Amino acid sequence: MKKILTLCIPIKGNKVLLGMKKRGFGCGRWNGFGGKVEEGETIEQATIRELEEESGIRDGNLIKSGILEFSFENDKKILQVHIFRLLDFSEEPVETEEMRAQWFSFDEIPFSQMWTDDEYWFPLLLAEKLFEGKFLFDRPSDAEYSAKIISKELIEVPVLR
Ligand code: 8OG
Repeated sequence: MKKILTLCIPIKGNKVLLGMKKRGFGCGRWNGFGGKVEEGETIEQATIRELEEESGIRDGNLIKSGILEFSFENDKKILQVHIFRLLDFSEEPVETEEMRAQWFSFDEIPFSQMWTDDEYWFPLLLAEKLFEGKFLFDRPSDAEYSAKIISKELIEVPVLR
């Protein structure tokens, strides 16, 4: 079974906006803004909706950066995450029930408090590359536990599918 999710990373100059996830999947970790694509929605529509729900930001240009597939041992589910950069937005983030946003310089991204795969693909995203990949973990990360990567594939691609 494949679940389609979105992830949006707002960028201004040499800073990224990340949110501390306050509840649910990935709680206690910094991440971009995103979630599940709902029925009848395109991936872009879901990306914009989730961005607004979690950060309050409603404008800007979405640029597709990558597609990653995550799976966990002993779990048939595959999470296919469509990753975007958000540029040229004018609004300030607001704290929401789900996320507390904070700006980080490109060289101060808090990888030790993020999903363990992020340190591999974030540099590609920041360098404006396109990428695809697959990560297999032992189990999901949460505030205390950092998921172990059992296997990984990550490549730069000329175009995204
Ligand atoms: O709706 P929910 O909050 O459960 O959505 C999960 C969010 O987490 C969604 O934006 C996709 C994102 N996400 C994963 N796995 C990973 C991962 O390994 N790294 C990062 N940075 N984000 C992930 O589902």
